[in-house]
Amino acid sequence: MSGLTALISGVCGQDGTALAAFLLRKGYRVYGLARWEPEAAEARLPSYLLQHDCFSFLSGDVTDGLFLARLIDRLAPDEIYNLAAMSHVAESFETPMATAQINGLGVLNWLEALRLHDAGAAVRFYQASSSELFGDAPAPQSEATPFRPCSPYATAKLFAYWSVVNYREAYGLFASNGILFNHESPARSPDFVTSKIVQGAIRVLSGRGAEPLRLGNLDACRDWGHAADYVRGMWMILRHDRADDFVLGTGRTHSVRAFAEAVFAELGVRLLWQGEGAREIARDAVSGRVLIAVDPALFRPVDVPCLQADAAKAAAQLGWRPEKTFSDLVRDMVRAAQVSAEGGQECVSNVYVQAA
Ligand code: G4F
Repeated sequence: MSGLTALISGVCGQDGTALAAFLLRKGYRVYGLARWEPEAAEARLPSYLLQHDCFSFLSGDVTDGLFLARLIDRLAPDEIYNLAAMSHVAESFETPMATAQINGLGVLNWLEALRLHDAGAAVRFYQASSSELFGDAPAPQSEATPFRPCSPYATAKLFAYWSVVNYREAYGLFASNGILFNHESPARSPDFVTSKIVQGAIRVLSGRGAEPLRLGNLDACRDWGHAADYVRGMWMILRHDRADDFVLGTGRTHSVRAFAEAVFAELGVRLLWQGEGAREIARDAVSGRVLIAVDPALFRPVDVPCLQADAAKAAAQLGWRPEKTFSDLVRDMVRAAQVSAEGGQECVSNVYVQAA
């Protein structure tokens, strides 16, 4: 047993549930924080967590700095993982103010609470920074690459990133940024393109009358890894002997088009692409049926063209390397979505968090 206490904000999300399960297996006492009321949170949390003696759910918001200060007083955590965020890049263009409050000022609230706390410097603080910070900077991107954020989501995360660095340097806080590239899993919401493609492919192949799957920018390239590897990396960042900032990613990049091809191939279908831009479609290469159509309404005002990690620093200093491949990820997501489509969502969530 580690005997350590961790506090995770954003515990109901893909990373929050997997990190909570990972830390429980390491012997931590885990407090999971989210803005949901307990009943709503219970619907989002896998029973593995809810039934664990060393897990407790707490309702609260990172935009309330005094609440965070009182929480640190009451729980005396050894580690805080700030995963709470408005995590949808496209939506941030519609809600820039709320995004800045949560993704930017929410982080400052944690840092101020730690600065003013007697034992604040002894608490290890992890900030969920993002490869979105790099925006349109040339790939591959490392800790040394200048940031070029392309969305209200990314500009708010940039403020948070530099606040973490500033509080570390100015006040000696143990505060670290994990600059994580896209990471997915069976628990990913269909608001994100990977899960949307997986669920959409199963739906569209389930019946001849089904509408094609509608997607936006097919040319965007992302460094997609498996979330299980990344929650392990978050923990390794906080167990490092000093606070620092680390890029975590696989070093490989694929377009949205290539991800769709891999998913349909996993389901036994070869795609044939036709047309360009807003008129591009993908047909079943055998039957000719239209399975995917581009919908310009899904284009973003600005999109990040290509993300590809150079995670050499994390490999050298933390010994972190992803264990799961792109093919593992696609296969896991497709298998889980097939089980879920047959009514086994709770089973999928539990299997996923316990495997993380
Ligand atoms: O899956 P996405 O929505 O993820 P995005 O924007 O890269 O952000 C994710 O990863 C970041 C790390 O780099 C996190 F910080 C962030 O919180 C989030 O987890 O979109 C990926 C790409 C984009 O280029 C988007 O334009 O897919 C493109 N895309 C094409 N069609 C679509 C769609 N994205 C979504 N969500 N839905 C579509 O229909």
